[in-house]
Amino acid sequence: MTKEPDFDAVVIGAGISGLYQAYRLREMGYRVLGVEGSDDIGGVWHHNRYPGCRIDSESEVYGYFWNDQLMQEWNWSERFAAQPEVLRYIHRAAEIMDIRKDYIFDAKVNKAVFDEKNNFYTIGFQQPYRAPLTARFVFSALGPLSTPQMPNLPGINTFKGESYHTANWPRDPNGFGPAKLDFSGKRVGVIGVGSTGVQTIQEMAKVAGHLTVFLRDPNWCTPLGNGRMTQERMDYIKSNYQEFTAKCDASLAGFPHEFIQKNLFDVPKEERDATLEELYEGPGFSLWLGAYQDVLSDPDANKYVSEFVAQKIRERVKDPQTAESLIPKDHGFGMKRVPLETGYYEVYNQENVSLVDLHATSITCITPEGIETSDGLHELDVIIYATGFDAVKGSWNRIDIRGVDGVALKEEWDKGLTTYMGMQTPGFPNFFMLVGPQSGATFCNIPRCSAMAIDWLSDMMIQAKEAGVQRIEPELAAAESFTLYATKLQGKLLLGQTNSWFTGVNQNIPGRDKREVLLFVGGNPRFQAYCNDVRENNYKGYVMS
Ligand code: N01
Repeated sequence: MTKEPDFDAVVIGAGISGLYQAYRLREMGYRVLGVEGSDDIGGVWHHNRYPGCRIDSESEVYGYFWNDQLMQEWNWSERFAAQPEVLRYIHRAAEIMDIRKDYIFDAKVNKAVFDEKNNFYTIGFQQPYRAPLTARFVFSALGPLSTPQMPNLPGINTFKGESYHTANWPRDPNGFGPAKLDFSGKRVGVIGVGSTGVQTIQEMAKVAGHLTVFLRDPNWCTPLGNGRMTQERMDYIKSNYQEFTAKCDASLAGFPHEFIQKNLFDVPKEERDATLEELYEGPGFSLWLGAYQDVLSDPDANKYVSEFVAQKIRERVKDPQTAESLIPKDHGFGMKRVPLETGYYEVYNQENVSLVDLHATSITCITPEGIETSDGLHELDVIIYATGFDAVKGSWNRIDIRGVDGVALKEEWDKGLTTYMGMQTPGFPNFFMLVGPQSGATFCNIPRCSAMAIDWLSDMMIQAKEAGVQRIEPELAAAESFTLYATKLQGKLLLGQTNSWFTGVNQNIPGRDKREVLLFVGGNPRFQAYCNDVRENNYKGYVMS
C-alpha cells in the first residue's frame, strides 16, 4: 500500500521562473504549493537592491511574453529598467496570475529526499517551526545567480564600519528599491568589478567622499545605451510583440541582437571598424551578441575586437596606468559576461576615485579600520562586496537533495555534471530544475528562455497527468548524450577556455578551480530544437511509469 503525497507538486522559489511554473501547474489542475525562503516574491530582484542595479536586457524583452495582458498594460519608463521597476513588474505579474495565494514564505528548503516506495519527495525546511511536507514532483526554481559569495579574506568579520554584499542589500521598508543609506562624504571601498560591481561603482562615485575600487581581473565593459522609454516606442513595442518575440527566439541568447553573418576579416577594414564603432555605441549587448559571427570563436577575430575595446578604454581613462589596469589581460572580449556601463570608465578620472590594482598589490586581510593590502591599509567607512555568487550549482548544492538509494545530488555533480536538457539528473526521479546547470535558459535572457523551458515541461506534465504517471526519470545514456552535446558546443566557443562563473571557476570556493560545462552555450534555437525533438519523439530518453 503506497501513501499519497500532501501535494502533487512543490515549486521551490518565487522568482520569475518559479512563479510562472507554479501558475502553469495550478492551471493544469495540479495541487501545487510554492515555497519561498524569503519573505516575498521577486527572487534576485527582491534581494539585489544595490544602488544602480538595473537590467542589461532591453526592458521590452525582459518579461513574461506569454502574458498578453501584462505586455499590453505595462509601460516601461527606461530602455533598460532599474531594479525597483523590474520588481514592481514582477509584483504586477503575480497579481495577474493570482499566484501569491499558492505560496508560503519564510520557508527555506534544506532537504528533499526521494521516497522510492511512494514515488514522492519529503521536503524539509530550515525554519524549525515548519513541518516537512511531501510532494510527487519537485520543480526547483532556485536561480543560477542567487547564492551570494563572500570572498575568503582573513578578518572579514572584524570590520567596524558598514559592510554589504550587493545581493543582500538593505531594503527600503516602504518601497521596491534599496534602503536610503547615506554614503555622502564617506570612504567607500568596493571589491569586485563584474556586472554588479560596475553598476555599483558608477553610483558610489557620485556620492562617496572617496571611493576606492579593489580590482583583480578587469572585464570588457561596453556602453549600456540607456534612456527614457518614449510613449511612441512603447506603443510600437506593444503592437509588435510577436516580432520582438520571434527575433529573440531566433537569437543565440534570447536578446534582440543578431550576429552579422560574415567573418570579421572578410569585411574591408574601413567597413569593419565603422561597424564596430556603431555596435559599441549601440544599446545593450550590441557588440557582444551582434558583431561578426566569428568573434566569439576565432582567436584572431576576437583579438581584433578586444584591441578595439582596449583602445576605447585608453581613450576614456585619462591616466594611462589606470587605463592599462582596466584592460583585461586574461581573456578576450566576450569570453566572460560583458558588463554594460554608463560612464563607468570616466569614474576613474574623478578626483574622489582611486583604483587599487590587486595584481600589483594583493589584499592581505580586512581589519577593523578597512582593507589591508601588501602596500598598506586603506581606511574605510564602508566596504561593499560585489563579489558575485556561487553560480549555477550553488543554490542546489546547499539543499540536501537525495535521489534513488539515498544518493546525494551534490556528490553526483561533484563526480561530474550530467543532465538531460539541464532539467533533470538521472537517479533523481521527479526532481526538475528550472534555469539550472546545462539548461538553455541559463545562458540566455532568463525570463524569455525559462518560460520556454517551463512551457516544455508543462506539456510533459499534461501528458503525465493524463496517463497517471507517478515517476519521471531520464535514462543515463540520454543524459550523457545531451551533456556530451553541450560539452562539444562549449568547446567551439572561446568562453569555454576562460575561467569565470560561465565555466564554474570561483577563486572564493575551495575546489572550484577546474572548468566544467555549466551552461548550454549552443544557443536558444539549438536548445529548443533538441527539446522539441525529444517531445515530438514521445519524450525519448525518459522513463515514465
Ligand atoms: O559577479 P561576478 P556579479 N578579491 O562573479 C571579484 C548577473 N547580473 O555579481 O574576476 C578581489 O561577475 C571578481 O574578481 P575576479 C550577470 O549575469 C546581471 O558582478 O575573480 N576581487 C569579480 O570582479 C553577471 O555575470 C545583471 O578577479 C574579488 C567580482 O568580484 C552575474 O550576475 C546585473 C574577490 C564578481 O563578479 C554575476 O555578476 C548584475 C576577491 N577575493 C549582475 N572575490 C543584469 O543586468 C571576488 N572578486 C541583469
